[in-house]
Parts: sequence; C-alpha cells; structure tokens
Amino acid sequence: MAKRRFLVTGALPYSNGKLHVGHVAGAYLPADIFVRYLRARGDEVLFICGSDDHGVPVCLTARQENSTPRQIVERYNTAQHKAFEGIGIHFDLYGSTSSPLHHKMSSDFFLKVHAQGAITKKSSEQLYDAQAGMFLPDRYVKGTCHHCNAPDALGDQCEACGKTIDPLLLRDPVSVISGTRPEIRSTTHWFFQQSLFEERLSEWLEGHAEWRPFVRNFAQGLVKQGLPDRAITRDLDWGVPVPLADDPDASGKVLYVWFDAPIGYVSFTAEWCAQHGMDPDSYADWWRDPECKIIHFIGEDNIVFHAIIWPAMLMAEGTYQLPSNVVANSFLNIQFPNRPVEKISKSRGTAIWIDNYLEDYHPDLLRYYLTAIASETQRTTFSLEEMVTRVNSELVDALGNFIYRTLSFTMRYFDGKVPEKGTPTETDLQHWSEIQALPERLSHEIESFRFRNALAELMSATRASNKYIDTKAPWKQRKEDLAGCATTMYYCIQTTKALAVLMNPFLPFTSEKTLATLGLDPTDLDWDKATDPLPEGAPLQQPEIPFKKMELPEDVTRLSRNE
Ligand code: B3M
Ligand code: ZN
Repeated sequence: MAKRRFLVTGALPYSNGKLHVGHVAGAYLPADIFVRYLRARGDEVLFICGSDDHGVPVCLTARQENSTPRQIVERYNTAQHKAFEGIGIHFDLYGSTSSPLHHKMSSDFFLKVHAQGAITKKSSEQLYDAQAGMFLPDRYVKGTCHHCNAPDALGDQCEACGKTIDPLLLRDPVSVISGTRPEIRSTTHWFFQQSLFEERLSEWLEGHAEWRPFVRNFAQGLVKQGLPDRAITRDLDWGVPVPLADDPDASGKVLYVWFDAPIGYVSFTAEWCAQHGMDPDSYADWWRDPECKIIHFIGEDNIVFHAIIWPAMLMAEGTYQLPSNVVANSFLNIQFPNRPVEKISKSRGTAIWIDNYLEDYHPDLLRYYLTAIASETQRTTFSLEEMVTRVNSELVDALGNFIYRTLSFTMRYFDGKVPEKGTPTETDLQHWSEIQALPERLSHEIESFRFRNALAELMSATRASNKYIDTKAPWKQRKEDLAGCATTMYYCIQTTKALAVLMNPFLPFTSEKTLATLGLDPTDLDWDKATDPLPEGAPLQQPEIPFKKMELPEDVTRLSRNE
C-alpha cells in the first residue's frame, strides 16, 4: 500500500503541573497508539506536541508558587516531557508555546486573520479586581455556571456542561486573586468573528460522518446555536503581545491563550523542520498538502476549541488545511480503594501522577489498563483495584504466561531454536488461521480510532492461544510425539512473534523485549508481515518473565502525592 502521510497532534498540556493518568488516557495514549500503528504500517507520521505556556492557569500557578511564569513553564515542560517518555509516548517534537518562533507565527497568524477582516475591536465590559488592580480574564474568576448552575465554574468553560462561560454572566463571581467580588469596568479587546464561518463549519462537520458521534454532534449543536464573537485578547503581561504596534489600545494586552495555543501545532511543525535542517517553510508540506491527514487527539473539554474555533481560524487564515479528524476521549473519573468515584483533580488530591506511578510500576501495565477502559464513547472510571485485578488476570496470567511458557519450553526442549514445522494438524491450522486474520481485524478497529476494541481483539487472540497450547499440551506430546510437539511449538513461536508485533502500539516495552528475545530487531516493525513465519532453526534467546504481578501500594497516597 502506498505510504500515507499524517500529522498527529496531542493537545498541548498547560505547563503548570505534572501529568496525571487522566491526561494520558484522554489525548496522549490514544495518539501514541495510533502513531505507533501507522509507523508499523510503514506510513509517514509526524507526531507533534508541546507545552501550552500562556494563559491564566500558568500565571496563577506562578503566583501561588511565588515564581515567574517563565520558571513555571520551564519546570513543567521538562517534567511533562520526561513523564511522556517514561510511559512510552514519544513525540517527534515536544515544543513550547513561549518560544520565539511560536510568538512570531502566532503574531503573523493574527495579522493575517485581522487583514481578512475577521477580527473586530470592541470596547467591552470585563470583571476587574479593584483590590489586585487588574482585570480578571477567564480563569481569574470563578462562580456558578450560568448554563447549568454548577458551582466553581471557571471563567472560560464549565467543566460540568462543557459550555463556554461568559464571565459577566457568572453568578456570584469571585476573583481568584483576592477573593473579592469583582467590579465591571470597560476595556478594549479584539474579537474573532467566528460567526462568519458558520456555514462553512456546518458543511465541514456535515462531511465528517466518520467522526466520533459525541464530538461531531456537540460541535454541530454549537454551530446551529450560532457562534458568538469571541474575545481573543487579554489584559495580561504573559503571552503573545497583541501585534498591533500602532494601536495604543494594544499595549499591555496579549493574545488569548486559546488563540495562540492551537497555532502551536503549526509552529512546532516548523520548529521540527528547522531542527532537521529543512527550510522552516517546509512545514507547509504538512499543513498545506491535502495528501497529509491532520489528526488532533484531545480530551472532551477541548472539543469546542478544536472542532469549531481552530477550524474557523484556519478558514480565516485561508492557506492551511483543516484537520481530518478530531479524536476526543471523554473524561476519566477515578476511584481509590474504599472511596467513591471522584473527578481527577490536582486540588482535591485525586490525581495519580505519571512520575509517581513510574517509580513503582511498569509503564505497559498502565498503558494496558487505560486503553482497556478508554472513555472513547462515554465517561469511564479508573479504579486502582480494578487495574490490579485486570492487569494480573489479563496481562500477567494470559499474555505474559503464553509468551514465557512458549519461549522457555522451546529454549529447553528444542535447543533454543525455532522448531521444525512438520505436519500440522487441523487444530494447528485452525489456530494459525485465526492469528493470520488478526492484523487485518486490528487494523480495522485502529483505523476507526477504536483502540479499546482493538486491544480487546488482541487479548481475545491471546486467550485463544493459551487455549491452543493447553489443548495441544506439548509437555505431554514431548514424551509421546516429539515431531508433533515440534509442530505445536513452531506455531506457538510464530504466534508469539505475531502478538509481539501487534501489541506494539499498546505495549511497546513488552513488544520490543519479546521481539528481541525472538532474535528480531524491535525497531524494524512490519505490521503487514506480523504473521510471516520465523524460519525453522532461527536462534531464540532466554526469555525473562514479561510482567510481574501488580499489587496495590500499601500507601495509595504515594501515587497521588504532588511533590
Ligand atoms: N492547554 C489543555 C487543557 O485545556 C489545553 C490544550 C491546548 S491544545 C492547543 O487542559
Ligand atoms: Zn455548566
């Protein structure tokens, strides 16, 4: 099949905190699974992500930690990048929106849209904290959601109903800075007229019937309601300065974080090109070439930005192509032992941090469980106790057991080499035909972004493989029918090889270790040749036990401590 080209992005984490399981489950692990799969298929993929350094969340954290935004973003960009690598999520570039190139490209993007007449300047009323002496953009204020009455709604988007908040309509608004009730004062801001693109957005969304229904329906619903002009500047001193040098109203104002952040997908592509000695303008090979599919992976709360505002911005800018899919997972809730189901929350201490997890446990166990419970169609719950149960019964007892006993038995009784195929029985052929159908079956699920189903198919094949070896019972065959035993182990070895290739998108660490034990180059993955047999007599290596049993930590707060 001809090489396809993809640009895959993960939503840019705010650089004001560590990564937790909800982040990884929501956008990044699904994206990594997809990228690893595409690469195993031989497709060309650029995997882009990086830290979202601007906006009120970073400023608030800097204030709370008596630090500066620059110090905060440098600390957490590094920490996030390390955590991603630790969990096997490897981006081609992990950028930073406070980089000079990003500032330049965001400014140019703003000026292009401004020149197209899609940005208007308006005096508007905004909440002002007289005690702190500053305007209160979005998350600097919180109150009761004016859509659904949820308490503690942040001033930009309500986590409960997902709708955009108008801070002026927030009930009982409170300044996050001083705790006082804000005043309303007039200030000047620039507004993006997304309403100009309602018709084109509606047509564009209509044409994407393949999207996850909850993403497309939510976006279509918002377009049908009519898209309000959206303030895209803020009274802040941290961010991309509003690039209208001749306009005195622009001083002391920056681009709204959600205007510049998605442009990070483009500027990070340009940065990657520059780092690889290419002409920086060659980022257009991805962003202006319809042969290259752009896929955004996000969490549920980012749908409005990625399925409406960013596409409208791209339509206004006029030279870039639109994403071909916006793949969103719903929120993940969490349940600790003897506790109710709760929201994952740094402030409530209910987040399991990736770096804390990696101190005690294998990354593939978490990759496995997060994919097995992935909230691809509805919100699900991460239960630490369920994770232990499922990892032990499915990964350790099924997958790990099949791999280990196949390899150790073959090492011991067949001189550490791939046995002779001999004359397969109906049982051998039946089993092998099921394994040969697996690559296609998994591809079908993965290409439709159904990673949870794909993993379930892989595990079903693993259980069938254990049933096959138990049925053939080579430990008995060895004494009665050595040739038949060789045939059994021949097919078990070929099955192990196929599983090792096909598990790579989900369990890369175990895949690479198993492929190396089979004498294969773990970096030379070929999905379409997963069931091409290893030659008889090929040397094998002594296996290690792939997974050790997982146990609940004695003190579960080890996982949620936010040092
Ligand atoms: N920084 C993540 C969030 O809303 C946000 C994503 C930006 S993607 C361009 O939590
Ligand atoms: Zn709400």
